[in-house]
Amino acid sequence: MTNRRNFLAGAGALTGAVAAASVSKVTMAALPEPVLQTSPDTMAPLLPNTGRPYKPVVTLNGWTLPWRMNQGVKEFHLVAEPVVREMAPGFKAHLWGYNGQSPGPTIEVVEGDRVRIFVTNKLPEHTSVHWHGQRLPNGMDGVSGLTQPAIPAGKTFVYEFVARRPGTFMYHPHADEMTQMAMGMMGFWITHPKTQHPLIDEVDRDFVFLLNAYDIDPGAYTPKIMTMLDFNLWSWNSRLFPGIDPLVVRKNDKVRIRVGNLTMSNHPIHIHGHEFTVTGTDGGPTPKTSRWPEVTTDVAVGQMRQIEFLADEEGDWAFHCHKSHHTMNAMGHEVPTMIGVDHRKVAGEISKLLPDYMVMGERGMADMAEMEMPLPDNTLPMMTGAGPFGSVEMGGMFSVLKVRKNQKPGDYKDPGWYQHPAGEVAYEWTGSLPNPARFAAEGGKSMPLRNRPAKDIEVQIRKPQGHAGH
Ligand SMILES: [Cu+2]
Repeated sequence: MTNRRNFLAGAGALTGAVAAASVSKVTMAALPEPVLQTSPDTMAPLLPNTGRPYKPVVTLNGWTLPWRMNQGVKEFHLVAEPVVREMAPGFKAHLWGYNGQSPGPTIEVVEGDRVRIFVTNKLPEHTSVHWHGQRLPNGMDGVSGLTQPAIPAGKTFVYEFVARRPGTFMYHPHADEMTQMAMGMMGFWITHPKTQHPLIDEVDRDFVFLLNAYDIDPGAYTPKIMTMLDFNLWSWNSRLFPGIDPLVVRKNDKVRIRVGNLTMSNHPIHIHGHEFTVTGTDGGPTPKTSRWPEVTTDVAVGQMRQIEFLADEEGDWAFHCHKSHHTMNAMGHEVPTMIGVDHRKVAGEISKLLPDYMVMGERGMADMAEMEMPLPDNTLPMMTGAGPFGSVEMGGMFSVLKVRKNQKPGDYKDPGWYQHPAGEVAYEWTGSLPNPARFAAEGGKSMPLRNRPAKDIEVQIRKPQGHAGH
């Protein structure tokens, strides 16, 4: 994680970041220079140095877009463009996004801010930006054809509105939506409360990420945009485990995590070792009387769920989508179930013809995590992730909540693996194993049959007759 300090220090002043070369000098006088980011690292929170104060969020494997103040208006510049996203070390995807990344940068403002967003379209087709969940003038809602003409390729449009209510929102195109969202165009928007809000607690750490899904064939770079349900890559902020950074917190931190879903299916997000409450949706903070403890919350399509908990248990806690197929990386779905099939003999025969042939799945699929089968270039193993005790056998929507006593306030650096106190790790039993006693009372049957005449339970078996062609 690198420290990010290249935000605007006032009108026009820009340090460190890369400016887009194609914006002309004349336009530059009026437009805020676009800030681009190509590193997939989690950037340190962007502390506001102009405008109203607020406590910034941390975007998992992402960043917050710098702004400039222009006569009291907060100005941002989004550039819609093709990007190369490293979805995990060893796997890059050709996506569409904003300002060098997919998803785009998080936009953070404060309740009551007047916001002006310049959107430059560098895509090969028109686009628009819809500000999901916001109260705004109808013509700023970003629905191409309905509330505005689409932004043609090469043009810049301006959106302007007041961030009226505090909360967590998303942004995404509302023009050729199926293509553009399948290609990764989306981002997060946080409106912080202006003053202490009765339903919005102060927290020590505030993480945000978007759920996204792609269909990219092993060895390929570009998502198949026509896929409706059968995606093969399930990502958080267009990153796949083991490429998703851990959520690092200090013991007894109050933690908030905001998760937005712009995929085509729901994701039950599950935490280990703690209980949380859902404190907000994209509709705003939830009333306190409506909150109850959970360890999993379903985030449906087009929804945002904001969860909060006290991180009071030290350790490396799994945090993941509970759909087990969403914690896997790319695989073929036509793989037959081979559990229980003994193919030692046939494997020997096939390997005479195909030296790379490997048998998969006869004892379950865990072998997949450790085998060294040759994969096409630019392909992640289906399940992987080296942990302190072996392979984690995960992929996709999986990360680790790391709770540490000695983590410094505001320090997001990965502290390494948790050092378990002596005697607190599951261990192998090496004593004798008595036979299971559970059936003894029933004479070997857990649910004995009622005493019935034999004819009632006789099974009639007839051989098929007259089947031609067998
Ligand atoms: Cu899921």
